[in-house]
Amino acid sequence: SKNVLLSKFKGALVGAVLGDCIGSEFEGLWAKSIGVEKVLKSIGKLESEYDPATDGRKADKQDMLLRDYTDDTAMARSVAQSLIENKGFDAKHMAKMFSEEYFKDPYRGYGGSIITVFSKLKDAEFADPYKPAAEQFDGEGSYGNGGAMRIVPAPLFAYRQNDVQHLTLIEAKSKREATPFDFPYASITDDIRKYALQDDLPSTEEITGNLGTDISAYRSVPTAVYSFLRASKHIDKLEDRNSFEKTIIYAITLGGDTDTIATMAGAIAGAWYGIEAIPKSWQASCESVEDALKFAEQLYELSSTSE
Ligand code: R7I
Ligand code: MG
Ligand code: MG
Ligand code: MG
Repeated sequence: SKNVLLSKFKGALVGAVLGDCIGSEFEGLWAKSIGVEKVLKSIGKLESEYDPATDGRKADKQDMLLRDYTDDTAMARSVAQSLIENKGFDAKHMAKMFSEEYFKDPYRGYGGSIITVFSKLKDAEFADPYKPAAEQFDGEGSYGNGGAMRIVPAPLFAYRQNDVQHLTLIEAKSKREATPFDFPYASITDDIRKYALQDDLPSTEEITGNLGTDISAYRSVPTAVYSFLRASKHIDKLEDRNSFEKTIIYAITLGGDTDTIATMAGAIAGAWYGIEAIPKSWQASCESVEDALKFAEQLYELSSTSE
């Protein structure tokens, strides 16, 4: 019998990797200069490299480099590996893995400020793993979307620990007095719902303006959630694509932080639709997909034994 849950674990991790590998080509571009045709062209190229007979790349394409992942996947790999190795969360170990991975391979497009955290962690020999991040931006911490882009292995690991809380409660906890701005994510859910349900596709300007496509978490996580929801409806020029494919392609057409928004949207779509919805051709052309499948199995094993 088909293991639906395992398929979702695989879909989440592979979806995230593919959003990163496919989206990174467009990172930092304005939506206006991307357009759905350009994204389809890039994906078409990747699909033309695939040979269904061998479930791999065509013989004459095997020497071509795989599409490489960026910091989004590099850090998610560390989260997964650390949780698997320790059978749980060990802050010091995870911090060490982030930092070592960065110094081993620093050219993965890391955020401009997080590299300071890696250096401080290393210099202090990981003594206080929370301190360097807490010191960022005069003690306010970073509002970058890095936390969201790499988190996927954690909910998989903790799948059976039903302690997910309501957004409003989480946001209220950290605040003294409630104003709408104190609930940045809870207050944007109405917009997400409106744009996702609206019959006509909202204009790209409306989405980039109101939800955002930048490197802040606040102006990219809602966009990723919206992209996933929107992709279950009709989108012009994507009629022959399934909803997973539409999620990734549509998220990228919004421009800006395309690798990260497509990573987050791809993780949600992969978890929802399962690994079967993710084209084999996409999987064969991107670095780290095999590891993502392996991590998914390991996290699945851990989550089923930790009941
Ligand atoms: O959050 P982070 O890991 O960045 C992730 C992004 C993704 O797009 C990746 O693909 C990669 O390209 O980077 O890294 P940070 O360095 O913590 O945050 C990213 C940037 O957000 C910083 O370099 C700052 O420019 C900006 N930023 C802030 N600026 C002012 N005040 C983050 N927090 C602040 C702030 O509090
Ligand atoms: Mg590269
Ligand atoms: Mg990146
Ligand atoms: Mg990015």
